[in-house]
Amino acid sequence: MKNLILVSLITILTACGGSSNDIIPSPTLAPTAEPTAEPTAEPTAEPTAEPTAEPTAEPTAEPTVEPTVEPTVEPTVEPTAEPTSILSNGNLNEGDGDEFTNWGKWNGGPNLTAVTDSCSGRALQAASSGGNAWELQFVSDEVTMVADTQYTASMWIKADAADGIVRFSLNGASPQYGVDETVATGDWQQITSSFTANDTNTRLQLDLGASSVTYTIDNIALVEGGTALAGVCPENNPELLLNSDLETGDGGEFTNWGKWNGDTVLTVTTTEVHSGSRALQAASPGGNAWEVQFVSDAATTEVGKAYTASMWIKGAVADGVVRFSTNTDGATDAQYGPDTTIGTDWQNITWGFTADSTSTRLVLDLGASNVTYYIDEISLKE
Ligand SMILES: [Ca+2]
Ligand SMILES: [Ca+2]
Repeated sequence: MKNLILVSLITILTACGGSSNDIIPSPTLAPTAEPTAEPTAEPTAEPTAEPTAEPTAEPTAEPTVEPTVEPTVEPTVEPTAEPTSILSNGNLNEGDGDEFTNWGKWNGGPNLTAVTDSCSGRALQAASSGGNAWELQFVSDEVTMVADTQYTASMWIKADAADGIVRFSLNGASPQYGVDETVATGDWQQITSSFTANDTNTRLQLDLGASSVTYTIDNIALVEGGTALAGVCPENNPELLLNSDLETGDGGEFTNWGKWNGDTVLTVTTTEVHSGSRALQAASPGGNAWEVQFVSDAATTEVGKAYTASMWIKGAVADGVVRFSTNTDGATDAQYGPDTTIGTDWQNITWGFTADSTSTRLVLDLGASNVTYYIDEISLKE
């Protein structure tokens, strides 16, 4: 090989005209690196673990813990929760017609009827002609009581005449009679009576027959303990409008109400009523609000006092616009409530205003839209 290279070099040099004796350093060949074999790792044998015998635990005797005397916590006085009445439907809101769910009429039934002039929703009207207390009796379903425990019955009541006598009684193993209570006229008042139960099953009775008085009764309660269920009658303000429920009147006329405009479109309905059997039907042709007007008799109002007008109303079709206003015989300007849009379901709309006269008529301005309305229970209260 070297000889061959040398011969080749001499040949080249001769060809170039050089002397064959000129020494030219032979080029150094790059050493070809021999590939180093990767050492094959010997697999290390996994040491076989000697199974360690599970030590059998010596049962350790439970150390007898000396009971630590619980530090005596000062009892935090829990606010006394309002007791719950054990009567069902004590607010008398459930029931059809003149019936009250969970309540019975044991004597004088026809004189025990439902009304809506109440603390809340429906109430009981008891028209007593005077006689024995038990001759007009409104009686709860049977309730479970704890014998020898004190209970307190209560009801909200108002009367149309003074000095009506009513009482509670319990109808258990042997009857228990509460004291006679005298009901004043005027606002709703709460009457209470406490008993120590002598039976586990009994009924609460309202004995209303003693006097010739018509009562309205709502929110009847029976609670454990000597204190009556608290609470107020939220609608303790008397209705200022006469014939507010529109039940009184001949045909399309409504006692205590006038038709100032739109006489021919203001009639009675006996099917679309919110309560009772009569309501106002107002078939407005559409125009100015005042062109269909239903107006109450004047109510006594106090200048500067706040009053709330309300009514139940629905439209045969939606989107009719109505409003309340006042009329005060020209002594002062009329006041106008906001335009209110009426749907096709019964709704209670209200308007609050401050009286500017001692005598105020409530006016329903129904003429704005071409809509037939049904209206019931028109109210004005302080
Ligand atoms: Ca009620
Ligand atoms: Ca009615």
